[in-house]
Amino acid sequence: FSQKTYAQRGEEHAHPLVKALFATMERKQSNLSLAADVSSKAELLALADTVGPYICVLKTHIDVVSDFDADLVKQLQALAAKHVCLSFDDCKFGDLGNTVKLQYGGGIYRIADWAHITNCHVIPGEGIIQGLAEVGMPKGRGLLLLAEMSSAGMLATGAYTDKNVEMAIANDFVIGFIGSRRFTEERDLITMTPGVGLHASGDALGQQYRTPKKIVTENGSDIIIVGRGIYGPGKDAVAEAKRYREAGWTAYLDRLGHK
Ligand code: UP6
Repeated sequence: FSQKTYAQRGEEHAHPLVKALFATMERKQSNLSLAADVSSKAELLALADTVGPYICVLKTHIDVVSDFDADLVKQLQALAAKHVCLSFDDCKFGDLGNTVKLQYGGGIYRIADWAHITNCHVIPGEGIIQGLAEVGMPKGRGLLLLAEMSSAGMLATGAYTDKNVEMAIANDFVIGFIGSRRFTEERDLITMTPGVGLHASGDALGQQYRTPKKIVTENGSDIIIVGRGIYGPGKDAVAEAKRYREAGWTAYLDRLGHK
């Protein structure tokens, strides 16, 4: 799959959400996802609007927005429509199937009502996927499994990662992974990779950054997720978003051999 174009994979894919994602990537020439980890509604909306033209997926942690309200969701949906990008709330669910159903479908955030994509750890076993699928599948949503993490000393390795891959292949609600590479050729599951940066090698709390070239060209990942590399202190978010979009797209073309 890493040798096929995004357009071709979109045409061949059975999941409407993934089809839409690949179509957007191809049209915007972007495999960049913005990790918009800002803590106010105004900052989040401003960032989403200015960086929106350059990204295929807007990733949020909606629970860090201190003045969250239903209007924020409405405005985010309008921005996603305006800039044609998908919404991904990085919930990292990790509880029993029955509990995650409540967390995903309800509470104050009502994630499943607006986020096209969310993710989970499979530490509780396959029931977590089934619980989330009961809520998300009827709404046409998609799930990513955290097969690996980007942080130093992370424990998602070896047999645990392999189990993620098995579960992903077996569950239609799963559209891919969070991780650092392409994991399987059995079915077209996308990989989104956080811990991508051209600005630093990491942060003080364990984050580790790798380059788009390493992640996309060499490892076969599909989408780079960039946060502070774009909007960190002193940065011009639009200039950085353009730079990361260009770096991610060039890395993809290099992978296809169009050097
Ligand atoms: N994230 C990681 N590593 C993972 C999983 N998720 O960094 O293994 C998320 C973080 C953050 C973003 O929760 O939202 O990706 C990375 O942001 P940064 O580029 O500012 O480090």
